[in-house]
Amino acid sequence: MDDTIVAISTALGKGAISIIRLSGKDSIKIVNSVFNGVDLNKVDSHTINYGFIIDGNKKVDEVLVSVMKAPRTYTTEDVVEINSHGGIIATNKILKLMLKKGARMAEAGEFTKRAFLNGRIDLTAAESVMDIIESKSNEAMDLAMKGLSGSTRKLIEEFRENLIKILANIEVNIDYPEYEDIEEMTIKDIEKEIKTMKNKLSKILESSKNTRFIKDGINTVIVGRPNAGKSSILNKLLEEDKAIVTDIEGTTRDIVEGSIYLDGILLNIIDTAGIRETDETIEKIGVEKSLSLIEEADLIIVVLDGNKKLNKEDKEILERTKNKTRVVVVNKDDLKQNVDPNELPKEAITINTFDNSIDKLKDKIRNLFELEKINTKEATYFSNTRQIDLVEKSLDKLEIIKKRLKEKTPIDLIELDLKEVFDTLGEIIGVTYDEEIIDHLFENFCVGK
Ligand SMILES: Nc1nc2c(ncn2[C@@H]2O[C@H](COP(=O)(O)OP(=O)(O)OP(=O)(O)O)[C@@H](O)[C@H]2O)c(=O)[nH]1
Ligand SMILES: [Mg+2]
Repeated sequence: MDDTIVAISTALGKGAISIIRLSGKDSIKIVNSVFNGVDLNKVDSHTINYGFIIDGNKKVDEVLVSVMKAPRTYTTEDVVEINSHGGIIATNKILKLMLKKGARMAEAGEFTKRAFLNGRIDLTAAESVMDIIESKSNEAMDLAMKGLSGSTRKLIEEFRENLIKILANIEVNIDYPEYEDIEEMTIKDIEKEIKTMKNKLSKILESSKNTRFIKDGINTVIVGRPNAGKSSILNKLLEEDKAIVTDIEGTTRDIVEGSIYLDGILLNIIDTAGIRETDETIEKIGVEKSLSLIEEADLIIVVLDGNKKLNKEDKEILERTKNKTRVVVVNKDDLKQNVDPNELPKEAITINTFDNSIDKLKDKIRNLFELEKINTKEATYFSNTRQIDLVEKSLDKLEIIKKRLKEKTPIDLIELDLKEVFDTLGEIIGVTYDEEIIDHLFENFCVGK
């Protein structure tokens, strides 16, 4: 990590300004060797300096160079940023020059990785940087900012401090077994502490599930028998004629996708091929796809045709989705209703796609996901699967500890379990980390960040 890295940090393309960023001990020296202006070795930290980048005696570009000396920088190393004129040619020329002068091309996420490895930010903050770049809505952005501000780290550190106290307590106990009254106290303390920790963690975990929706949106699939009006519902939701609608059964064969915002939460909607038994090859593949999408979706919109009696396929779809998060929509309520109300689940709503009754569907979804309650001020902490998996792992272990305490398992065994929780929590913020995971994590970043 003692080499100097360089990358173009802005998006490549036409723009007023591009930024070429360097980090490492030779950053200032490298830029200074091709800079026509003041001597960058002599300027104060955190200054912006006007001049030209030169290649031999040829001017490459007119630039502003920011010099930021360690340790108060993004990576905690010396960082130099060259603001050049936008445009691929000039920017690339400067980048090449930096490489020629001894800098190495940065890997994806390497600047942020250095910030982490140098101890300036914890792992959850690093992940938040990526989340900010990838935010799809204001809500997602707010959440990522929370991560960056270190609230996750603070919470985890608090838990770990409590664990240290317990562990110390146990150590005393093991070292001085003759004091039986100490043991009594310790067990009680541990029990109490474990209980509060478990409660807090499970609460946050619960709200973290919403967090995933804020970040990635709700994956929604519309299913039902052919001609029920699935594509019409998609179009109505999207307020555009995206999917083809005809009165011919089997119109939609491949999936059609679109998305809308409901109370700031993204709804990724997929319209599917109507489900029926068919020998037609293309349609058959479509039907199979529809069935598999049911398994993966966060929300299923089951569409029935109110003008018709339920058939075998309708009943099968209702059965298949009954334990999933779903909305049952009886469509075409402008026509004579032939569907038997007794065969419908209680929560079913009736609409048609000609008036504004689609709002009933939107309201139903709002209620189902308590969208008005998903607000980023309250939404907490764990914002990706890596973090959530580790929290779940800690919770499982805490449950085991609880059981063992009841069974009066020897305290030194419990100590091992507690240490494991301590380490697992540490993994969340990256205090105990696996190098492979870290590498993998930062690879998902863009170069220059
Ligand atoms: N009367 C009435 N007709 C509707 C309504 N919604 C859709 N339709 C009609 O029903 C027919 C089928 O609509 P689609 O949206 O293509 O149905 P689908 O479920 O996507 O059909 P497949 O793609 O074949 O599975 C079209 O002729 C629509 O105009 C409604 O609320 N009332
Ligand atoms: Mg369709």
